[in-house]
Amino acid sequence: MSTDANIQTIACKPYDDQRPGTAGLRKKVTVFQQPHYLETFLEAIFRTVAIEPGASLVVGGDGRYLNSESIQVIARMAAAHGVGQIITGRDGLLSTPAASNLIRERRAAGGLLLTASHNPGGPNGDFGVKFNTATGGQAPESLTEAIFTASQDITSYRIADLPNLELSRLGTQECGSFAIEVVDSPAHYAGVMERLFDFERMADWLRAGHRICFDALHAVTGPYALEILCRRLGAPTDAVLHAEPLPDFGGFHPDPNPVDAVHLAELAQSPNAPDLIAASDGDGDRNMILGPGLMISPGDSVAVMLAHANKLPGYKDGVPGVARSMPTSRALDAVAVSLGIPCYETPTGWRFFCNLLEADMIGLCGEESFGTGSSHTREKDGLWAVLFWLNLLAAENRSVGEIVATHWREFGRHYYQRQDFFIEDASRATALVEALRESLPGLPGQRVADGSIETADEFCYTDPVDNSESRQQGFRIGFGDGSRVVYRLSGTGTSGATLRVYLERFAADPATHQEPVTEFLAPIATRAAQLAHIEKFTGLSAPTAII
Ligand code: G16
Repeated sequence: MSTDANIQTIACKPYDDQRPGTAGLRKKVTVFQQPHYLETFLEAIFRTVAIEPGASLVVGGDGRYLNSESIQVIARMAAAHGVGQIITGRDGLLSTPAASNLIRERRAAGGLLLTASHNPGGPNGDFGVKFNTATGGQAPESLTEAIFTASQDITSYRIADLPNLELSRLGTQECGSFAIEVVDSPAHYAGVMERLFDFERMADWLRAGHRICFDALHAVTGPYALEILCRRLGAPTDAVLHAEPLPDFGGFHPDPNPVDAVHLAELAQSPNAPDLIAASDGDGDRNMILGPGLMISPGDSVAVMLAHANKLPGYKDGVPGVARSMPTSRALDAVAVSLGIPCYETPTGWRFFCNLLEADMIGLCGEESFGTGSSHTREKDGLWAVLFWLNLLAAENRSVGEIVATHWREFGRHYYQRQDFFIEDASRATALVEALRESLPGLPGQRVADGSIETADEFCYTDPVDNSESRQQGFRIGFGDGSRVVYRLSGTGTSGATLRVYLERFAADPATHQEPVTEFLAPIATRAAQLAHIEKFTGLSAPTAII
């Protein structure tokens, strides 16, 4: 089908705003609806990534508004650029970790993932496109920059004339030399999970009367959760809430955190709380874990996972090392020290873990932004994290609260909170960052509120695998009492700017392990606000959200 006869070259104009952020190009749906906007970005990808003629591409998304029509466009452009086959899920649905798995297993040349992750969907929400390489991991910075540069010069794109592909029919449809294969992604993904976790033990635990509640928030994980939790593990179907993927996520903001999923935080506090409560985000790569009476902060979650990993079949030999993003709490470091394995500190962005995973330097990694993953794939993985906890509860036969309290007794507690300041006028955020950068050299030795500053730097990362350098990755301020403040601007928003302020305070004494988090961190929050003159620069006297 992809002969020159049925390939058209369409004239277009370049857009100047197609620089991918922390994880792909994310924009309002209305931006993507501008004439040829999607096609221009895709053309930039096809020109930058030299895909071998006849190769396969994995293509799919989280089901948000524009998902299906974008897949049709991608198929036509892929055919015009010599791609032999695209592989997708039923109805064009693929969770991000499932897509990453498919790329690796099918030895595809890469993948195009249609998602704006945890951002809201629907016609007034966000859409996004992300290119993953043949490793299954997100494109490195050098590649996303090259794609952006290419996008600046696109004045035409190539597209083939193909009939509309039927995304609801499993199997292969051929159109001349081009083909599309629709796979049963939940069944395939469940197979991967069965190799990592003890399904029998988890099913026994559920049969013994323990309860799980998983909320798919009308996003992509619904079919995966039904396949694994209900069909394979025997949980009742009402254990999975909001299981049907919808283009607007049923109005949910599909971000599993205590603010956007407050109903789950409330469920955890109710007298009849299930033993494990969990949720994932729009594209299925984030996770939130709660138990009766408590939510586990993501930094604690990955630390607990590491401490118990060798009790689970897929991790019985331990892991060679671990990593966390720089702003993530240092709870993971404490466990790594006790195990005598390295803990790498990387910039925010899952892609920075990928080289370490690929080189077998780490086997487990996590981020404060509700992302956790392991060497089984090259993206963070929401349902995997839920199954990890489920398997751990079944193996230990203790509650979430007991496991965490024991962990804190052994390693101390890293109290942690993130404050987000949404700033409509992005130039005010830039001014704050510039002032902070300028003040850094003079900060060590100074006092701010009740704290004395010991260290102050701007995080610069040198990748130990390829020696690439990533500068300006956030400000780290260390205090004499061991507490820490980190500042950085979010790279995933689609309007204005969001200043993220990360607060961390260590408590060794078990007598201080049950304090309310906000109160315990209040002195650190005061230091953070004063040091960066947040109100002066942003006009905000309080955070827009506390996560
Ligand atoms: C993406 C990245 C994560 C990052 C998160 C938040 O997650 O993959 O590594 O931690 O964004 O980034 P920011 O603080 O810049 O908004 P996702 O789930 O949105 O793909």
